[in-house]
Amino acid sequence: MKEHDHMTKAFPPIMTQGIDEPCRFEGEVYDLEVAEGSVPTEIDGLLVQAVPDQAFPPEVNTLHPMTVAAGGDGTVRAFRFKNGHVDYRTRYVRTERFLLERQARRSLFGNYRDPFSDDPSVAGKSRTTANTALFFHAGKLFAAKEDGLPHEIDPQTLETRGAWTADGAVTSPTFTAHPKIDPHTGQLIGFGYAAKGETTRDIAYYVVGKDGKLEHEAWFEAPMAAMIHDCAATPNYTILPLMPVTSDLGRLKDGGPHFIYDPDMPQIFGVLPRMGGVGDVRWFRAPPGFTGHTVNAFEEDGLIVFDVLEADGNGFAPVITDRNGNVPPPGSVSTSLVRWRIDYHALSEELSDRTVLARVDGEGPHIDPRREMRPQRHVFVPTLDRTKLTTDKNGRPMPVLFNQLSHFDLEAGTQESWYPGPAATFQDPVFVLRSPDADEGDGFLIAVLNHPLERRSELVILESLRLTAGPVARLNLPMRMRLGIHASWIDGAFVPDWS
Ligand code: V55
Ligand code: FE
Repeated sequence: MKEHDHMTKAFPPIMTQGIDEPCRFEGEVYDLEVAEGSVPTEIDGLLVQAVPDQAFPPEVNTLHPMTVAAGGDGTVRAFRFKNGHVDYRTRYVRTERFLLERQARRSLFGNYRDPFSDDPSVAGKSRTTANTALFFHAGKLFAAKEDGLPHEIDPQTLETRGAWTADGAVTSPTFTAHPKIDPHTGQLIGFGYAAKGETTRDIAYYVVGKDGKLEHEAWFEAPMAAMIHDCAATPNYTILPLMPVTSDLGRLKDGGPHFIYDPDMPQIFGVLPRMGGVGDVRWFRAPPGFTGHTVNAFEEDGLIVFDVLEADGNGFAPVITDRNGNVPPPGSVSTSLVRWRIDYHALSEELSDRTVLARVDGEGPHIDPRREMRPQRHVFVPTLDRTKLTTDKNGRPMPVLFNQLSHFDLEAGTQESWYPGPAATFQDPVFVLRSPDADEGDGFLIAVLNHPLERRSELVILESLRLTAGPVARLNLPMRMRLGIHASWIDGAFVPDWS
């Protein structure tokens, strides 16, 4: 279609209901209003969150729900905390895809991870939107999505510096949005799956040194073409959990969804030594379960201890269905914090040492970063308390995803939560340490809190070990914050001031 034939029309209703409507906005608000309390002056750093925010209305014939939820162009939402003040900025990641669509003033890329639904003019171009998570390594900030390469972002202007390949050393076209950083060696442990093209079983595994140079690479094949969204690492081992969400090239070519949920698939954890090669990878198996985000991993008594959130059903419902198109009833899937003990040297690859540490009913775990790869006591997660779900005045369920922020103390076996009211829903929080020598978990949780019925958002700050006391500060955001994905915190020592 020629540009003069085309105009940008309104987004379809499925994309504009409630707070998920695209914002399509770039800009800054300098010095946010503190509506309640005060911002603790010891908080110095940058909160960044990856937000899918479709730049142009989709033009595919059949819009897939995963495209709506997770397909949009990546924006970086950033809050700079300094001296009791908070400044806000948001900017699109300049991916190849974003720039091509901007030039055409229309959508050229189609459904979530479906190159067959694209405009022929973009065949072979990078499809990634860098919309899932941000991470900071070797002095650089990256925005990433697992279907492409991370993009380097300027932590002050949020300008995009380009796709990252560790100086050409990373040749996989894909890279995880959830690499792990060893707090002691400074190494980054990452991988790309579908590394020889969408739906392939190939995995490219990488270790990047604290100077940003590639130290190790291994290519191997997973036993199935499945999503590997997250990973975990101990000082000596890396764990790559396959999710029960599988892909198939034939289905994709036939216009089907990239992923379907397979309830019969066993849990499969690939485990290899950090610097291991193709011959060192073991594929441990356990009965079916929906492997979610990893919490942490460490070593104890010669065993790998792997803590992970596990759902008892389709954790991606309703945006990913089973092979018959079915999803479980809303609210019927719960999640738990599960601890696996894995003996890398065991003869058998069947796993049985599984302990449920807590019933969570939430997703997106955070821990004190100093406890990465060592035993952790405190875990912070946005959760859903179903007993607190209510309906609006028309009897419709409130559009609430997570109605609490929760702290799980694994040593005391307790849970403490803050519930902000019936029509409020949390985005992913960050954990901020109070001071470098504070006790484990002692600091703050900071999160965007959405009020969908009012189409309004605020920023809330809580003391991490005193959640029931409520926020120490609430800041007004003069625009609605579309539902984002992962948020991360970068200490102020590593990023410039904005003033
Ligand atoms: C997730 C999100 C994604 C994705 C795969 O939250 C998994 C899970 C925002 O994109 O591509
Ligand atoms: Fe994630």
